[in-house]
Amino acid sequence: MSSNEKEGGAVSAQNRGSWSAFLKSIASFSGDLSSLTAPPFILSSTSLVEFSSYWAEHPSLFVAPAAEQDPEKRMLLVLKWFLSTLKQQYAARSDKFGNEKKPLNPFLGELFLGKWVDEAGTTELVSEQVSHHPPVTAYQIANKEHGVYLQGYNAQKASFSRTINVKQIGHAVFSIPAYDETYLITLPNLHIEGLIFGAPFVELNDKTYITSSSGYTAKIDYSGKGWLSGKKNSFTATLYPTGKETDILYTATGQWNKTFDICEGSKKHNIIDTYDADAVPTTKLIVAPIEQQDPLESRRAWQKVAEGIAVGDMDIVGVEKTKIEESQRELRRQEKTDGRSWERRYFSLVENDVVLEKLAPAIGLLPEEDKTGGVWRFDERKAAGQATTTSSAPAPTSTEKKLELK
Ligand code: HC3
Repeated sequence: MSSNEKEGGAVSAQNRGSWSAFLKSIASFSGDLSSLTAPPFILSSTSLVEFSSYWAEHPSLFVAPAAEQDPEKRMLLVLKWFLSTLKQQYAARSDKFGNEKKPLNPFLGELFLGKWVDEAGTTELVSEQVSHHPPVTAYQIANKEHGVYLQGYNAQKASFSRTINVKQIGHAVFSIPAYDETYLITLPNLHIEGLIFGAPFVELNDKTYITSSSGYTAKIDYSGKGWLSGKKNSFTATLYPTGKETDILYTATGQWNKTFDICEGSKKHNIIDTYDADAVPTTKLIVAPIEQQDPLESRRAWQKVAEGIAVGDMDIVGVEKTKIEESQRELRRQEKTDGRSWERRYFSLVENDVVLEKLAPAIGLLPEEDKTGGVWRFDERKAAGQATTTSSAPAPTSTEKKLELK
């Protein structure tokens, strides 16, 4: 990308042709985002499997609910943490220049493992690509010292009308076992703005919910900068006892990537807290050095592709991507011959999930299992046999060795 593009200006003269061809091609696009062919200058060297880390870049906010004794206030802290994750999830990559790029499409079994170490102690991340067709990423984030866990999985479906519209399928589950408490979290739909100017960025649509086993629900309504009015990344969230939407206990309103106020009741002047996204530093995720990573770990597997992208050498990118695709095809052929399927390392499919059974009806969540291959949950039994820290990856199996791309 040229410095002009980095600054979010118009696409450089050199890339203008490929950008307008891309804009024409997306007009008829719908379905799987991985099949979207973007021009080389807008390719990111980060795989989508890494995006799970955006849930916990503020570990102190993530664990804060565990220290609160009152269930109503605990719910409010869960809402505050959730709102704080939105900047990392949807804006941080393009906040300054509007250059949201196309992430790498993870292969089946791709892993992203890491940990945050800070005043909240150690918070561990396990992210795994549990399906390739359709692409589905599952994750667990755990802070054992504070007893706080998040797990979830997500897929995306895209369609085009005026711009790229992305529907998120999946959900997250936040839990604090000490209180026997579970929170079911839905994911926002989004669309891409700024395409016409060659400066893409994400805007969130519609609404999402958090509903807790302790009897509270938060509804978050997203709005953006419209044609005539509104500010980018705006939202209003209300927190109420489940089933009593008009009995508002708290309201949060503002811009999730900048500042927002949390108020008592429905009146926006009873401010009890103000969150300033710029004033709360993120903690850097620690990822093992590439040479110590498992061959299935994302940065190791994509290393050569990433190097090609970094120097703008699309021949290297093409050759290295093809090697990964070919070795994946070979693995699938082998599995078919042997009559077995790929064993996910940390996650398993579950039937009759208790969290969904109990909490999904309150917020009208339909799991759409046909679009994610089922309901994916972190499998303690599998994980017990694995090292989830970043320095001691288990020895690769013979199948995985095939993936080791030299
Ligand atoms: C739509 C998206 C890929 C999916 C990304 C998701 C939904 C993934 C799960 C995370 O938890 C949240 C998240 C954040 C951003 C989403 C990406 C934004 C752009 C990307 C498209 C595939 C890229 C489109 C290419 C281009 C050039 C138009 O930006």
